[in-house]
Amino acid sequence: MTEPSRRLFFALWPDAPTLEAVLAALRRNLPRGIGRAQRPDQLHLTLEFLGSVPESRLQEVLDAGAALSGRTPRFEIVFDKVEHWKRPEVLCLTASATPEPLAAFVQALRSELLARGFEPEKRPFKAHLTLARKVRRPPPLATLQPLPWPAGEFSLVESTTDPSGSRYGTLATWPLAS
Ligand code: 2AM
Repeated sequence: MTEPSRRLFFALWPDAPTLEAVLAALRRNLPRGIGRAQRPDQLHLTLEFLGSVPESRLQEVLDAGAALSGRTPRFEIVFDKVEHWKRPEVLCLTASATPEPLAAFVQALRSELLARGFEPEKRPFKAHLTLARKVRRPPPLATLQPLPWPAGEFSLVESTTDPSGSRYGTLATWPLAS
């Protein structure tokens, strides 16, 4: 029998004021009805996508997250552009600059996963917030007022699918250093 697996990724969830600010900016700047919009309550920033992980290895992933609990200083990402990425057909918010602590944090996460026998992403990390999928052509894009996203914690998230699309549920959350 094949072992059950879980589709996992590490992510940042916005706090309530940040989510409000992002949604307000989207209402002002984005044309309606493009592609399949990310549900507002599911807007997140992926730090590291693991994909399908056998159920029996979930604890190792949790251990990788726990190993970084409270170790990285808090940081703030400033989203300042809306970009259309042609190949994945997504529309996303991006940041011109990746804060050093964020880059270091993603590197540390990858090292913890590698040390436990996972195969982390090798491509450089690019902070982005997917707003809509299945966007084939770039819509007219207005310039964006810089949107600060303060990060004080990180989460392990599970992606499940139902007829209306992907659902993201938090399995565990750890703090960054205060
Ligand atoms: P995205 O916003 O860049 O598409 C759950 O699927 C999350 O993991 C998505 O938000 C997605 O980020 C991210 N992810 C990264 N690599 C992925 C991949 N190869 N397949 C599916 N999702 C991926």
